[in-house]
Amino acid sequence: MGGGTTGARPGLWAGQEGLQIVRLNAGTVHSLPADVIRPSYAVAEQKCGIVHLGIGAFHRAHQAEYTDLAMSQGDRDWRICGVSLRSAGVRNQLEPQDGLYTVTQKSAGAAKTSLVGSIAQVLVAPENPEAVVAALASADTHIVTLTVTEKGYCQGAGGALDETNEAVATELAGGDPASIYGYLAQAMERRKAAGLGALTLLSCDNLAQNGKQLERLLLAFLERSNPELAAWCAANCTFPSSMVDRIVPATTGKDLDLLAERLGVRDEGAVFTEAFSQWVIEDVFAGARPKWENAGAQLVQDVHPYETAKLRMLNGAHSAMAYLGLERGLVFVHEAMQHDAIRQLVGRLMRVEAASSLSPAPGQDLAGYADRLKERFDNPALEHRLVQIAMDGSQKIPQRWLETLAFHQQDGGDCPALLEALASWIVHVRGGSANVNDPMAGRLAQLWSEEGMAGIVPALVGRGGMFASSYIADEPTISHLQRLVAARSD
Ligand code: NAI
Ligand code: CS2
Repeated sequence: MGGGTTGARPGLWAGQEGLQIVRLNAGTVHSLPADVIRPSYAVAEQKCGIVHLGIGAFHRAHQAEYTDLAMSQGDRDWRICGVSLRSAGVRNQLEPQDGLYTVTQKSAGAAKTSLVGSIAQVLVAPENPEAVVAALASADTHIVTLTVTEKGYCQGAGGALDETNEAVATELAGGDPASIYGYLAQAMERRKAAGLGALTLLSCDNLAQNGKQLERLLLAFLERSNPELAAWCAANCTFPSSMVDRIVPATTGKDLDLLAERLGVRDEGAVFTEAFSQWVIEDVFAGARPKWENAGAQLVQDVHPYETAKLRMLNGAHSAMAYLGLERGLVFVHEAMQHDAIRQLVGRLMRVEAASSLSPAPGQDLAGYADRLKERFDNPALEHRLVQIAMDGSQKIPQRWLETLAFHQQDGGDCPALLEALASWIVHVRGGSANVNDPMAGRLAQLWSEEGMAGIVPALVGRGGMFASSYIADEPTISHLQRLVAARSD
């Protein structure tokens, strides 16, 4: 975190020239420069209609901005109660700011900044679990949105609910809520008792068929813990799938310092992103919803073609750049795109291997999509770190790479780019000098030490391997991968 309080007066920050900069909040918002785009609704007068689980950077730069824009277009009472299931960081950033923060678009031209008013409060679940359950169970809550990262869904091998996950195991044993499932179950119990139905649970994480997965996993949890509630949930809740797209790098201290100098006001909750934003939502809501279409969202019958294209082309390319770039000592996505071999490999991965595995919707132009992705990846202003993308690879590669490999195994297509990326990831999770940030890091390192160079590839993607439910490599592919892995380990 950059800057720091002056010590003299809380809420004042020392700028580079030693000038005192005030903190953004409802009392100082008027001093923002005139070119900052502001909400056109009476922010504090709006009631909450949404609870969001996992209030990280992405939610603030995406769903919260769509909701803010929908209210600026005339919709009302859709403010968001944000929840962090883990740390108090975002609450500590936004509470002193009355929930206000800015979104800044970084591109080659002048940065464009908008003030967002849709977040009403942030709850920190471990500090106040009752408040979280009460918010989810409130009659005013129509929608629960989620960005809890891929690992927040607690899936085990094969995608089933991981009942050995510490939080899930505690909840199933009757302990306090700790995962999304425990909180949702307690809230549903209250909604059922109060005769409140009609709740929409809208996953905004990068999972294939994210709505269906959330439904399947939550129902599995409820079947185990409270079968009557599972039946109530199936009858009263809907789980739209959605494709969410906007590259939102983690905010840095440098970002905050430069913004404070430009705005003359310090915003500790600021997020930084690209101009591009897309949200395609399956139109199956259980009750009321904001008019997100007025903010540019697309409401469709079938999200699948958009979501698979995004996961396999954008996210597939991202993960490939992450491991191939890190192994060459690169730091940012745009640097990986400037590296000849990586750029060519990414082009092939998106345009040939991923695109040919897809069934596009009428009018969906995959070649044009790949062109735009290249422009987005090339954006040097974004400074998107490869380590951020490399995180949690075990949770990401099935939907980003392995489904594409499984498709081409059937149709006989070659995937040299994906195999190169897969070999790079296999070497990455060995550990060594690389810091492997992954919930399965321990198991992957142990597998490496048990299997060694000769056995690691089949132990991961061979028959009976760790990822066999997504893709089982045949013998020639295993040999090819072993050569690629060995070449990296010389
Ligand atoms: P972030 O690190 O800023 O926030 C992550 C949030 O998830 C935090 O609230 C954290 O407490 C919570 N979380 C982490 N592990 C959890 C767990 N095991 N259980 C419950 N909550 C957990 O990350 P950011 O940028 O907000 O991204 C979050 C997710 O949003 C991504 O994993 C992805 O699925 C989705 N997304 C992100 C995009 C981006 O460019 N950042 C774009 C598209 C989707
Ligand atoms: C990235 C995504 O961190 C990652 O794994 O691939 O968060 C990516 O930035 C978004 O999906 C873009 O919409």
